[in-house]
This record gives sequence, C-alpha cells and structure tokens, in this order.
Amino acid sequence: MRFVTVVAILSVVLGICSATEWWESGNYYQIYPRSFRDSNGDGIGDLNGVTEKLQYLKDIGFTAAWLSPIFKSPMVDFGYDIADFYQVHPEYGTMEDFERLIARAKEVGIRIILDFVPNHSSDESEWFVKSINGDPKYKDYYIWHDGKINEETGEREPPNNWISEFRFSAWEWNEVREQYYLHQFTKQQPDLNYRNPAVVNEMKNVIRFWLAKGVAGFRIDAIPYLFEIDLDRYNQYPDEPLSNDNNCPDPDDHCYTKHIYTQDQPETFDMIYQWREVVDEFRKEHGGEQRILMTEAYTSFENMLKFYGDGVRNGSQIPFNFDFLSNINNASKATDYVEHIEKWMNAMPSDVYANWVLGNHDNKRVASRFGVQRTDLINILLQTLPGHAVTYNGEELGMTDVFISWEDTVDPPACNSDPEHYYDRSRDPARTPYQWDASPMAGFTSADHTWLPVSDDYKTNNALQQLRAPQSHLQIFKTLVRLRQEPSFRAGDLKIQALDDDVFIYSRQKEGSDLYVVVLNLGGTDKSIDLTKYFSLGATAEVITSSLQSQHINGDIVKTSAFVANGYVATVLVAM
Ligand SMILES: *[C@@H]1O[C@H](CO)[C@@H](O)[C@H](O)[C@H]1NC(C)=O
Ligand SMILES: *[C@@H]1O[C@H](CO)[C@@H](O)[C@H](O)[C@H]1NC(C)=O
Ligand SMILES: CC(=O)N[C@H]1CO[C@H](CO)[C@@H](O)[C@@H]1O
Repeated sequence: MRFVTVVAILSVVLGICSATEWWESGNYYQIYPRSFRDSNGDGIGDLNGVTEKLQYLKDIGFTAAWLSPIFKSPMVDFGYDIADFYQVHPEYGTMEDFERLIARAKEVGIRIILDFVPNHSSDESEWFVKSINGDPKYKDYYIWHDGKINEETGEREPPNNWISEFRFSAWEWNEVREQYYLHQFTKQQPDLNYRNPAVVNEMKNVIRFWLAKGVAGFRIDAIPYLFEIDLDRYNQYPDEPLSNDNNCPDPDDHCYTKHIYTQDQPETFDMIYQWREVVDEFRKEHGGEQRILMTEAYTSFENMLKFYGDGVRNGSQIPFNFDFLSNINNASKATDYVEHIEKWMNAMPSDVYANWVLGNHDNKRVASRFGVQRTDLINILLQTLPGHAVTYNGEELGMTDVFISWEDTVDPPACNSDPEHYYDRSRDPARTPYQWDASPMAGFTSADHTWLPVSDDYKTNNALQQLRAPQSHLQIFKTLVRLRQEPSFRAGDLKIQALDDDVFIYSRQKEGSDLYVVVLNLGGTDKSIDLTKYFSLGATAEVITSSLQSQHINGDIVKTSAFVANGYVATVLVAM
C-alpha cells in the first residue's frame, strides 16, 4: 500500500532530525485503570493488568498512555479523592507493580503519563486529618472558614452560596475543628489551599517523586478550580452571582451560579508555568527525554491558549481542547465542526500543537453521543486533524454506553441526584470494563462479578474479534494511527470547508509530500461530490481507509469528479 512506503522513508528522515521531541508525534491513549484489565480476579482492574496489555497498545500504534489516578484512595470519586499522593492504591497493586509497569512500558515503547490531581485530597489524607487537629504544619493546607451567623435564626451557616460541582453547598462543617472547609467536588474531597506556599511545595514534591519513578509526564486534573478568590484582599468570600439559566432551575446544581470567585482565577496560569519549570528542571538535573504536561480545563478559549504559555514562560504542551466534547453534539452541522476546527487552528500560536479530545471518563461514549453509525467517522476526524489526538479506552472499538440502573449506580454526582435525574449526571455508563474478547466477563477478569457491569454486547464487540476481522473499527483505527506518521499529517497544512449541512471536506498536505483528502458525511444520505472543484486532484484517487459501512474498501481507486460520500461515512483519499 502506498503510505506504508512513505512511513519507511519517514523513519529515515526522523533519524537525522533528532530535534523533534517524542511527544510532538505522540499518539495518546487514556487508560481508566479500574476498568482496563483485572489481573488478580477481584473484579477490579489493576496495574499488572495494564502491564499485560501494553503490547496491545503498542500494536495499535499508541506511543503514550495516561492513567486515571492510581493513588491510594477511599474511592469515593474513584481515585480522584487521593489519600496518599505518594502511594499506589492497594486494589491496583504495589509500588513494585508500578515499577514493573514502567520498566515494561520502556521495553515496549509506551510512555506512561500519570494523572495529577492537585485541587484536593481525600478527607482521609493524613494532611487533612492533621489540618482538622490544628497541626501547625498542616493547619492551613485547606480552606477553612468560621461561616456566618444567620441574623434571623441565630444559626451558623456556610460563609456563602458556593455550590459543589457534584451538587449542594461547597462548604462542609467539621465538628472537631468547628469550622467549615471548602470542597468543590464531593465533601470527601477538601480543596487544598494554593495560597499557602507549603502546599505549593508539597505538590511540587509529588511531581518530583513520580518523575523519579520514570513517568513521562502528567495530565493535570481540574485546573480551573485550583484557586479561589484571595481572602486577604476581600476579607470575606463573596456570594457568586446567579446564572439565571432556564436550563438550570435547581439551586443545588453547580450551574445555578456563575463561578467567578471559584474558577479560573489569574493565579492558576502561574501555577501551571511553575509546574512546567519543575518538570523542565528535572530533565536538566537527570537528563532523559522531555517530560510533558497535559492539562484538563473546561474553560474559555482565551484561557486555554494561556495554558500553552504567556510568551515568556512555558506551560502545558497539551492543554486539552474539549470543543468536541462541550460544543459539538449529534445535532451539530458540518459548519459547526468547521468553525470549531478553524477557530482553534487560527488562534493557536505558531510554535504549539493543536489537540482534540473526543471522549473521556467524564462523558458519555462517542458512539453513544454521535450514534454508532458515526463511530468511524469520528475516529477518522480525530486522527487526521493536525496536532495531537487523545483517545479514551474503548473508543477505538466503538464501545457504547452501558445502561446502569439506579441501584447499581456508584458515581457520586449521580448518587447525589435521584432516580429520575441520575442518568444524565452519571459517568458510570462510559466507565464499564474494557471488552477484550468473547470469553466470560469479556476477558476483563476471571471473577464472576465486576465493579461495574460488563456490556452485554461484548460477545460481538470486543478487541480480539475486531483484530481478527478483515474490516472493523479497530482495523480502521490502526490504519489511521499509522497514516498519522506521514509528513502530510504530521506537519501538513489543513484546508477545510463545509459543502452543506452534512458534508465537510479537508486536505492535508506538506509541500513535497502526498496530498490527502478527507470527506466526511454527517448525514444519512449519500452525496456525489466533484472533489476536483476543491483540490488539485487528478481524475482518480486511492482510498486509504473508510468507515465500515462505506461502499469503498482500502485500496479502491475512485473517480474524483463524482466521488460518492455515503451517509455517516468518512473516507481518507490520497492523490495519485
Ligand atoms: C519554552 O519552550 C521553548 C520551545 O521548547 C524553548 O525554546 C524556550 O527556551 C522555553 N522557554 C523557557 C522560559 O523555558
Ligand atoms: C443522532 O441523530 C440521528 C439523526 O441525525 C439519529 O438517528 C440518532 O438517533 C441520534 N443519535 C443519538 C445518539 O442521539
Ligand atoms: C476529565 C476528568 O479527569 N475529570 C475529573 C475532574 O476532577 C474531578 C474531581 O477530581 C473528577 O471527578 C473528574 O473525573
């Protein structure tokens, strides 16, 4: 096949041009360890399970994996409530298991990136326990407040109207310390106080500790929440204004107020730049490859760009772009896609990379959000746009949401809701065990139970079956991952346009390299398109890959003046 040849040539070029850092051509995978692979038969995924499957990731073509939190945790928020930032969670294994994972990953050639959850700890953290008890070192590790006395009732109440991301007041009374503490997520996740230099130092030490274990970087969680308004300047924590949003009538919901004092405070960016300095320093001292920061922030576009750096200081190499999660949905039109992609491409500084995130453990699955019929289309889009692609485990198989009943629901925001409303809030449906093969429990575990139910479609939808099938979501995905290594995808221009509500097309080409054209039809009706009107193509082009239900198979030669774009299908063509 044509592009295989080009890949071979490219590796030669890369050998000479050693200035490129590994992460620049990285292809990123998110592992949700609890659901990836259970090696010890307790129904819960673990580190040895991940180690066992690293070769599988390598075979698909991934170069780096970020692991959702693996640290010691009471698991109220499934690891996002960390009790000890320096220890592995016992259900997931031991430090020795982690070290073996890193060693194996090095052998295989997969970089391991850890989730860094700096905003809060678990309420079971020793730091918090000491803070409650007024230990001088830890007293101000968290945000404590006396609250205020209600003038009418004479009762003590929280200092203000701040609401937790997971519903209800963000303040919780502590009987021992007789003060309220702030928690922007569950009440078992007290917010750390970043205005205390000791906390800033402690968290830098956490970063250094895991760098020394050999991780390639961090994906940093929930950044907008790091800082709250500066109490020294305001001498009280003001109420946040109401959002007056008709879609959010419930005063207990996070969206009921606008988070002008609890999110996106200016100090946040400086903190990211400081963390970047820590990883850069580490490299200076210990050598090795560049370590990276990926940042998670659902925030404004302007803020996103600041995470890259401010022109003087560097920030995150990959500030996650959640446009496809937040602003594109099943009803979006071709023009919406094109607008979002262009907005990002046009605003980015010239020396940074774009990135695209289509799914994660906090959102419903791609195939369920966009429809199963669009699974390949979305993967083709993700893998052929400029910059980095981040794939949540299972999206490469087209795994779908699994219905979880109210009784089986374990996710805190859903549990804090009620049987009528929990499903929209629940993140469980996208967190079910990975479907490895058709054996019982999808090959995820030898146990007869799992922490979340296994999807009942696993016999027909699993990795092994897709690897064996000549045509499958996974085969298409593998073709795409290899294709991305080509110069035109790695460094080529993007020319994109919408043709109508359903169809958008783009080309990727680096000067002197092949011209690729991607045609995506979001709608259900076939369309015939004269591609020669838009791109300098000859009379025919070759199909590199196309969605499963496409009339074209890999290697087909098609007529460019009357290309048939099937409904829900995306096709990658190369000029001949
Ligand atoms: C920021 O990154 C660029 C590109 O890697 C590098 O040339 C520059 O020296 C860095 N700046 C600082 C302040 O580290
Ligand atoms: C997405 O929209 C299509 C119509 O364009 C509809 O058939 C399908 O059911 C929708 N899927 C989801 C997951 O909403
Ligand atoms: C995408 C992501 O990692 N979201 C996390 C943000 O932080 C909260 C609290 O730590 C988690 O519950 C989410 O899963």
